[in-house]
Amino acid sequence: MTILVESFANYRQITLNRPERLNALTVEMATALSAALDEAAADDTCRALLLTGAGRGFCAGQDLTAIVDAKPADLGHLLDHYHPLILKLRALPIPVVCAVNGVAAGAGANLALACDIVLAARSASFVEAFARIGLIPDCGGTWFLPRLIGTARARALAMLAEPLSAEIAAEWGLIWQAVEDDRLMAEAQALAARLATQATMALALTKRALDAAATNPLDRQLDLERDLQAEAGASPDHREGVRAFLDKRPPVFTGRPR
Ligand code: T3D
Repeated sequence: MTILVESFANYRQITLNRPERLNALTVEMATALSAALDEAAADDTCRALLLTGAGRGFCAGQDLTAIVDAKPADLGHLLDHYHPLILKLRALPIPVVCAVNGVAAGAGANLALACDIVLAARSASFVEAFARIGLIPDCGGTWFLPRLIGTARARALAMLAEPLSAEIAAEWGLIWQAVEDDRLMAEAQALAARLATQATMALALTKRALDAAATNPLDRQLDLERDLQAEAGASPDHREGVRAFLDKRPPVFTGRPR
């Protein structure tokens, strides 16, 4: 199986599972991952996702053995599978934590950047490897990089294709945190479990607002915040959050819209 899915209380862990190829992406893996995202989104009890990789790598990007004989401009795998996967991941109405356990290269790096909160093992690295093989960063690389770290660093990473350590990635704001290797999964699981107890609908609306902010002018963004806040404000979790604050107790969120 190219991915493994495990269910925990209120969240699921998806593990990319081709360790002998550093979890390099194939159409089969992308199809399985896409189906796992759909299943997670359809399950009301699943309120967060954790994505990681088996073995010593997170994901080495496109499996190059699968495209070595591809016809020029044959981008079917990208257009029909990888790019829709990035959009689906981004639009998922639950928070997605990524635990980067080792090297994240090419499409694998950008798959990680598409997640909401990225933790990486201190020994992990990020490589926008595309330039090494005469390609441009795809799977959202040219969108995520400048937004996360600014154009100067984005251009250098994309054009030099040098590995960036987890520590510098965190220092630059490419990811949330670098953690000790032997703490990675415990920390990532604790984060996913914590997010799974939060006001899920408000988190989903927050994701939408933050993504729209990348292209909206301020006035349109304020209008969007008004509309999304109206939805969040009508949720039982908002009422519970306020009540819990006034009662001086921790809130018990259901994540349900009503
Ligand atoms: O047309 C299109 O397809 C457009 C879409 C593009 C999307 C992309 O992602 S393009 C970028 C593709 N990825 C790469 O170019 C990265 C290639 N891999 C590497 O540069 C290195 O493997 C790493 C820097 C990621 C890690 O290096 P290292 O030294 O830790 O490991 P290694 O020894 O190179 O790799 C271990 C094994 O995994 C090795 O197999 P072997 O020799 O033990 O049988 C290696 O061949 C295999 N492997 C690593 N990456 C890939 C791969 N096999 C197939 N595809 C890979 N991407």
